[in-house]
Amino acid sequence: MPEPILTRRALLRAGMSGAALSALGGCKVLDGLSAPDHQLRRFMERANDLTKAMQRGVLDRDALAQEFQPADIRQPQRPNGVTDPQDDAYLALKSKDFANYRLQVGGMVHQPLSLSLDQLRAMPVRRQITRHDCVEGWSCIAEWAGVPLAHVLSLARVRIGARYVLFHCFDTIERSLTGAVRYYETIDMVDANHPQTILAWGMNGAALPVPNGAPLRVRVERQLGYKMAKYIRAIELVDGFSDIGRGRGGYWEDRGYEWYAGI
Ligand SMILES: Nc1nc2c(c(=O)[nH]1)N[C@H]1C(S)=C(S)[C@@H](COP(=O)(O)O)O[C@H]1N2
Ligand SMILES: [Mo]
Repeated sequence: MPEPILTRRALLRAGMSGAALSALGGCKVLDGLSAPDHQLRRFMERANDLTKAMQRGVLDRDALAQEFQPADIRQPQRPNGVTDPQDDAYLALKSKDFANYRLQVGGMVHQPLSLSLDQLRAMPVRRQITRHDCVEGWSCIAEWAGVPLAHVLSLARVRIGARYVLFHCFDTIERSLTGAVRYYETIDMVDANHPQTILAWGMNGAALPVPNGAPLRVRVERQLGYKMAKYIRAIELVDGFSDIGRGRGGYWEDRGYEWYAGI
């Protein structure tokens, strides 16, 4: 039998699934593929271009935000938005130094979790010195310490079909006629699994201060500050967010800001 013109790996690269490959039944179907106008060959070349384009898009999203040296730290970390939540549940936890805090992880997961701060701190730690850019036009540089969100998600085992991580926060940012409006945010699975996306419990070598989101806030270093929910109460895996708040995926998004706030 002649050498197959396209190897199995090349086919896989071109986006054909294992099942599709077995369906080809050996290499017979591939005979004659060297003809440039062969239908299947043209199809696979197009698939290959598409895969490359998609990979490029994903790779861009995977790129790391710049990290700095300790000497670059530029503080104070200007507290912004809510800086001292007055919500009952939060005040109760704060009065005991967050000893009774539990991060709830639920929604589209196989294994819902309830994690104490000690448990979160015992998980793999990532420390990163990064710049925080607020949409209002200021920035600070701080060192953040926390557990990669990807690690927590792997423990919870995200269900197929989940598309976003929804952060529920303790703090009321606004009181409307219909009641308290609590801060919330969403990110997609690309950002959720980005290596610099951490659930931060520490800042500049100390516990995360209350003004900056104690006991737990998320860092999403490729995006603007408003994406980085502070005072996280729960994480929910969802397949959409049209039924949450005003349906735009976050408190500030509901008021006109972009859902994807890349920097
Ligand atoms: N829960 C909650 N998270 C929040 C906010 C908020 O008001 N409440 N403000 C956002 C905005 S606009 C910014 S710039 C950052 C501010 O983080 P910092 O206070 O640590 O500087 O938090 C973001 N996350
Ligand atoms: Mo901000």
